[in-house]
Amino acid sequence: MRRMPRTTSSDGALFGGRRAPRALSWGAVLVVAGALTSAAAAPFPISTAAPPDEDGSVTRLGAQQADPKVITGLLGPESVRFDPDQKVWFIGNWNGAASATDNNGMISRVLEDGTVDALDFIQGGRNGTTLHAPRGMTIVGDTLWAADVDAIRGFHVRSGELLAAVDMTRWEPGFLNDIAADDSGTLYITDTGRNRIYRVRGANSSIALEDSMLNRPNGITWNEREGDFVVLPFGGSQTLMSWRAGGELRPWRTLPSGGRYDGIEILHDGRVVVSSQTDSSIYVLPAESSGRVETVLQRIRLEGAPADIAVDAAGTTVAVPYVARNLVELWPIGTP
Ligand SMILES: [Ca+2]
Repeated sequence: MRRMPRTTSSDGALFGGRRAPRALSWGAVLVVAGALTSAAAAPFPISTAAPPDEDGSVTRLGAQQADPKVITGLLGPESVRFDPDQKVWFIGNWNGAASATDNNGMISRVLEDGTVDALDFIQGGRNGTTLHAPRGMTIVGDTLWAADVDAIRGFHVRSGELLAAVDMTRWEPGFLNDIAADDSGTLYITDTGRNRIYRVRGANSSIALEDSMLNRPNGITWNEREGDFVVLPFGGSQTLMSWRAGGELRPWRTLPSGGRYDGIEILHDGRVVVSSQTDSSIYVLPAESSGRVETVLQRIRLEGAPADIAVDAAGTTVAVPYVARNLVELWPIGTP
C-alpha cells in the first residue's frame, strides 16, 4: 500500500493517506473460486492478470485499492461502534494489557470524517468511572454498552456518564469479548476463553449458551433479517454460526479463506462485513448465501490484524481498529 505524507489537522489528530475517490466502486466485480468475472461495466480497468491470493481462493478485486483515512494517537484500540444519531464513532482503547484491571481504559469520540472530537470522552478512573480495557460495544437507546475485563458497563452516549455496571466476576469469565443486543434490548456477550455466550438483562446475568462448537466465539451481531445472532469463531474454523437464544447453534456461512475472525457487521442491504486476523483482511459477503462456500464481493487487504470493526449508518465506510498499531482506519466499502 502506498504511504502518503502525514499531515496534522486543526485538532491535532494525525491523518495518513487520503480520501478515497468518490467514484470508486468494487461492486461490479465478483470473484468465485479464483475465476475473475466482470458482472457489469467496471468503473475502472480491471487487471485480468491479477495474481491469485496466497491461499488461492480469492483474488483481489480490481486493479487498485483506495487508501484509508487513518485516525492515530489511540491507545490499544480494539473496537469501534458508530452512533447513527450523533454521527460519531466510539473507539474503545485498552490502554495497557488486554486483561489488566488497571482502570485506565478509554473510549474516544470521533467525528464521522475521522476527526478526533474527544480522545478521552470516557476515561477509567475519572468521575467515578471504572473502565479497564473496553472490548466490544453496542448502543441500546441512549446507552453505550461496553464489555470490559470483568463487567459490562453502560455509558450515556451524549454525556459519557457511567449509567450501569453489571459485575461478571461470578462467572469467572475467560475473556469477555463482543456484545450485541437483540430486538428487545437484551444484551448477549461472547466469552472467547470459555466458549460461552452470556445474557444480561437489567442487573441480571446468566450463561445463555456454553458449547465447544462456538470455537472461541469472538464477534457477535444481531441479524435483523433472520431474527437471530451471528457469532464468529476465533478458533480457526471458517464457518460463521447463527444462534437464537434458547435455540441450537447452527452453521451459517462459510468463508473461502481467512480465519481468527474478530468483528462482524450486517449492512442494511444484508451484505456481511467480517474482519479476519489470519490474513489481515476485511471480507464483504453478499446478502444472500451464495453456496456451500461464500462468494466474496470485496476483500480489503490490511497491514496488521484487524479487531472489532464497525460500519457507518450508510454502510459505505468500515472502521478498522488495530490494537498493536494504536490506530483506526476508515475504509470505503464498495457498492453492491
Ligand atoms: Ca487498560
